[in-house]
Amino acid sequence: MGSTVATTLLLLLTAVPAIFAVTFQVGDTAGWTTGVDYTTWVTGKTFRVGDTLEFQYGPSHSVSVVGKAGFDSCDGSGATQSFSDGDTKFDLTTVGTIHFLCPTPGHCLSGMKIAVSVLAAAPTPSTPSPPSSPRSPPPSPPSSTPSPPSSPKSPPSPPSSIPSPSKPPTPYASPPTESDSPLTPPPPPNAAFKGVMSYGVIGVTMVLMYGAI
Ligand SMILES: [Cu+2]
Repeated sequence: MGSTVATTLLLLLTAVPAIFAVTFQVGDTAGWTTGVDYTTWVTGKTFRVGDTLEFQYGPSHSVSVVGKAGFDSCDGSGATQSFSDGDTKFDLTTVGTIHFLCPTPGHCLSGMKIAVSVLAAAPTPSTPSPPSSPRSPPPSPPSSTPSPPSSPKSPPSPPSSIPSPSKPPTPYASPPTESDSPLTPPPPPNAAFKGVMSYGVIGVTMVLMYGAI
């Protein structure tokens, strides 16, 4: 998982320069036509030098670049540029606000106008992003490697059952405690008996030997 995220980040980082020049489809799928709120369409979008605006429209429409005054009054008479090819790709080459409107009578008044604020090309996004890539790879490898070894280590647990044989020693320990007092006296008589018996045996054998002689 971590590796895929890292590779995705790297792909995004490397792709940033290529994606840097963006082509905006004005009005998205609706295109350049009446009934579209281009003020809403512009909202949230960042236009930079190097980007392109693409106007797609039918024969009843056109694209005119006008000043702010013409834009506000929907007057396209002072247009600096006009296009009617149906698929106009307008390259954003300068910083500032560019005003477009459709010169077809009534269209601008019905909302067919758009003001685009163009910002300077930002090479900065590519430089700050590199530092983020080295950070992400390190954390992921360590987390993945330690977990696998932990599972094989579990087998050692069986030895715990072996301790049972060591329990027998405890029963042996208890008998010795019984030889406390009364049993100690008997030994002397036994020894005396043995001594007497040995003497008796010796005496008998001597008698037998004398008898045999
Ligand atoms: Cu129009």
